[in-house]
Amino acid sequence: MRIAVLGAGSLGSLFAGLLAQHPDVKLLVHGKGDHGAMMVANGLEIQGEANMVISPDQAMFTLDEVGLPASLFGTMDVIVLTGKANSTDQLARIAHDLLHPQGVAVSLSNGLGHAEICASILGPHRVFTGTTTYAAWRPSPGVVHYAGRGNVVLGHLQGGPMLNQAQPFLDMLNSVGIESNWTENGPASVWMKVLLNIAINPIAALSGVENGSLLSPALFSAALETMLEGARIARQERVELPDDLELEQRLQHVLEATARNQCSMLQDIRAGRVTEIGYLNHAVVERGERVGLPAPMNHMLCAMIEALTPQANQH
Ligand code: KPL
Repeated sequence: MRIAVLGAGSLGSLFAGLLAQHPDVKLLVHGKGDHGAMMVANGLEIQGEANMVISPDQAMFTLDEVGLPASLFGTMDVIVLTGKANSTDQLARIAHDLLHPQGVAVSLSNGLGHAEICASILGPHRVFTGTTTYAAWRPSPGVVHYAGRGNVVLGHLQGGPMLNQAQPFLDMLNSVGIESNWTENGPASVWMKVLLNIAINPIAALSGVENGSLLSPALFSAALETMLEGARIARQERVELPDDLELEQRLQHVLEATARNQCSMLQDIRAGRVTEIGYLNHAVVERGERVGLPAPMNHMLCAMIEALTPQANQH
């Protein structure tokens, strides 16, 4: 199976490292910046829950700043977009060049709307929805710390491929230890993941704490209130979600499973990068305005993150 991981930051590199262990995978890992350059030069090192080194002859590492060889165009069976939320459009255009006509693509980026962007560029018949709760961060360029096991959920998007087309990739992910499932209601699973991110990311980022600290009663109740505000808006949009008690249990479970992780928004702020607030809490506030439901907790968190990182307004 020819698999391309595009936008390989912490999470994409983690998945690439795990996929590279399978003898039937031919892997392309496309990164950028210092991390991408280090992978091209020396390969990739994974530490934490698993320890491994992926040398440049086990996978093809490429750098966005340099581009991709035309010999790869039209060859990929599966493309996984794992970049930051604001990179989906650019990565989907690269996917358009790389994807085999019968290939499939999925974005695992945080936030609403990624599958729809991919579908508009690649055609809905080649796109699944995707989410993940795996946790990873980068101690230094070329090195990824595997901080917490989670799951990957691929799902059906209207007009998109069905389970039988996802099955070979789901089997591959599970065989390399990436727990992966299928849902018929892709958009609902994307909303479910967004609810976790709006609850965890800005609060952990503003408090400067690892995810596990949000299990303390005061921070947990702020996170839960933020999550339930988003859930009310999603339900108003007729998204099928579990009841509030189940949402609370899922929040607690993800906080426990990723307790030692610095969430991606905290990592972005510490690295001076644009955050994903625009695709998370801000997107939820906007959806709320459309259906006439205010989201004051989400609104306040946006204002605070945007004040901390003025560039975060560019989304
Ligand atoms: O998705 C994540 C993120 O950091 O963006 C979680 C699952 C919250 C892990 O930290």
